[in-house]
Amino acid sequence: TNAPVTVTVTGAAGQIGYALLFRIASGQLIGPDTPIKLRLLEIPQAVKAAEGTAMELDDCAFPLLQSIDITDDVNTAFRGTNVGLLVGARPRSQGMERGDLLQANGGIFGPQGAAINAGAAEDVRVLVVGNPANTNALIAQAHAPDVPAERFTAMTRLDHNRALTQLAQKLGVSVTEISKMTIWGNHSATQYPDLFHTEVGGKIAAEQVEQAWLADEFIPTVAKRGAAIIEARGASSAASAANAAIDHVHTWFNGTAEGDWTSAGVVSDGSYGVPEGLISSFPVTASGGRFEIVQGLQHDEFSRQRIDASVGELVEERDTVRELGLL
Ligand code: NAX
Repeated sequence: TNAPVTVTVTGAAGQIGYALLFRIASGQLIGPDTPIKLRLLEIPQAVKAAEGTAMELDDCAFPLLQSIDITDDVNTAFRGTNVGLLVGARPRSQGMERGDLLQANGGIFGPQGAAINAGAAEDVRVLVVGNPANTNALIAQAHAPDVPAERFTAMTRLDHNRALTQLAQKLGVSVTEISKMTIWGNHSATQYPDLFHTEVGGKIAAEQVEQAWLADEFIPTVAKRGAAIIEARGASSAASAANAAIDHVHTWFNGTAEGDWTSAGVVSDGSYGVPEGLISSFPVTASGGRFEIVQGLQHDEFSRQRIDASVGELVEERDTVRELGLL
């Protein structure tokens, strides 16, 4: 077996936390040979609920689970952390302006970034799930100047997985037939799921579907799937979001398959005209514990406009948090 990995989950008593913790503890996050030490961070009112989840984790007798610590102190939560899953966030309440939402989340993700900077393990890797995920990740990253920026990522794997299944169902194929799917931009309704580089059975997906389906059904279905889940389930995506977080980190540690890539919100190096430093979704490969942005893809006008619109939204969010003094 490998050395144990300390995994901190914030918002552990929430609905994604409940769907996530059991899968981490069973070994699905990193792999079957890596013991896990769990740290659960919650706000004081929710610590008791997190303790209840910890009782259930005990009752699973997971062979890989070495310890569970529960805290409402951010520095305690991130001391020695190898993997930080930042799930807890401030949701938008009725009548809240976007600036207020960003401000409230800055109050969460700034201190968490600072705590990661101060006390996390040298190899710390961070995935931000809590919305607005890209900009929350940017805020946390900005507060951790001693941690390589590339260790801060935002989750668009759920959007990626949604896109895989929508396309598979349209073409009547298994998701395993599909490679090189990409989500570009922000994890929001402006995101751009790109079928012009996606391959199905070795041929470009966009050439196997009608343009009208691609533009008027596929893209909006993927981009608005979160709202459709709320409408149907009466609650937002939880198990699928937890599944995507598992996929993201598992890929980060274990790599992408030869000839394939995945989607993740990573710090831009300026590729594809995305301003350097923004945390935007790109096609990425992973190997040796690092994500790398896939280079050299060409975009037609249709794709370019959509990428630019989503990246433009990220720029606005960044400018707002900058004006608020949160970066
Ligand atoms: P819940 O409201 O069920 O749980 C959130 C938990 O976070 C609560 O238990 C709350 O007490 C805790 N929390 C709040 N502030 C905290 C802080 N400062 N420190 C520690 N814990 C804190 O939400 P849930 O459904 O679990 O969703 C969590 C987040 O994921 C939301 O922001 C949601 O918008 C986001 N999502 C992101 C997705 C993505 O693809 N990136 C998809 C699913 C989900 O919508």
